[in-house]
Amino acid sequence: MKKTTMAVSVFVAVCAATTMLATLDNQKAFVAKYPDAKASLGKCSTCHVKPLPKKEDHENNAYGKDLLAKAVVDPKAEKKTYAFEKIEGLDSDGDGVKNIDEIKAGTNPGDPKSK
Ligand SMILES: [Ca+2]
Repeated sequence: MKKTTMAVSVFVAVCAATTMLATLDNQKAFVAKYPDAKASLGKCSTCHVKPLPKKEDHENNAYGKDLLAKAVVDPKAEKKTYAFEKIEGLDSDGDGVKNIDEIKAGTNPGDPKSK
């Protein structure tokens, strides 16, 4: 592998890792809040449309949008943390099942096809 190709590959890998850090921290916080949901919901797709979101393509699903809009602990903080309980009573994806009930059942609160 040429030096230039190697340098570009390393740069791309570092960028991808950096943009995923927030999501990984959010996953850890989610699993800490809901330890029983770890297997099915401690993933990027709990809050994002794509299972492996990238910086340029990290659209939030309905649950992720509610989390961002209604559950940020301190909007002025550089690193966002979330009060997950603030949106437990909502039905973010509109499938008729409350977020907390989906989390307990292991279904995705941001995907109406999962209930
Ligand atoms: Ca729901």
